[in-house]
Amino acid sequence: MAKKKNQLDHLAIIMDGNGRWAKERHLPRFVGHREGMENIRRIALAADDLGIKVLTLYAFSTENWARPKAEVDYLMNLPIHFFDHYMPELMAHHVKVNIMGFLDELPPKTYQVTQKAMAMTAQNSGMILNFAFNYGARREIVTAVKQLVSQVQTGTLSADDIDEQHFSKALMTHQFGDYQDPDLLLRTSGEQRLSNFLLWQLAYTELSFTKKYWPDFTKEDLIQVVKDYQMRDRRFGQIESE
Ligand code: V0D
Repeated sequence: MAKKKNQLDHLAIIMDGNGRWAKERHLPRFVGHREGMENIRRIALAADDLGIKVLTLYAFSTENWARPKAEVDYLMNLPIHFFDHYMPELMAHHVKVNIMGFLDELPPKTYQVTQKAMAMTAQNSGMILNFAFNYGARREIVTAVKQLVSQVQTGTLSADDIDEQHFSKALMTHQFGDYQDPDLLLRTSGEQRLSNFLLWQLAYTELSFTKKYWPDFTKEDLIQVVKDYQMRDRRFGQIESE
């Protein structure tokens, strides 16, 4: 653990409660999704302000396809709107966009915008804004296993060389280098479960839950979450931390 104690480098957020936010206001669900998208902009800029290096957002899981078609269609257009509206601002802040998940299953236009956003920001050196999109952790792990097995079969990898570090290299977060594992996972809207998000990477991650719905979660809330995190004593399984 070469990292500075309790520096919040990688924050992961499950942005839950957009539908309930809308329902409480007697608004259609898509208004909640739209407000949730607008809040990504605010919170991403706030996270950048606070010195967070990687912000990973859970936007759409492999299970969400079961929702009504009209809602899925609306959701699939959000990345397109997101980059149409916010790209100049992201570029001005040198934000590097990454999108991880099973992207080849997305509608073509949505897929194209993910590739364009990553290409446009690839050279940016600022905060990494990472979207977990059509992502599922178990499937990520199974995909990694298959990749390693095939390397063993072709003789480019020896089974004895598979350790935790090597395994991590086959996961979608590998490219974040020192910041692969989130320091803190935040879930909004009162639910206290992981919902198939980043299972391997969360092994030592601190957890934080708030009752606020995602569209209501503010920069001030984020500052409080960061402060609470910095007060924690992270031991990574050791007895005493240094
Ligand atoms: C809906 C709260 C941005 C969660 C935020 C389709 C509910 C708003 C994106 C997005 C969603 C995804 C990928 C990307 C850029 C932006 C997004 C979904 C839902 C799932 F590269 N907001 N947003 N994706 N909502």
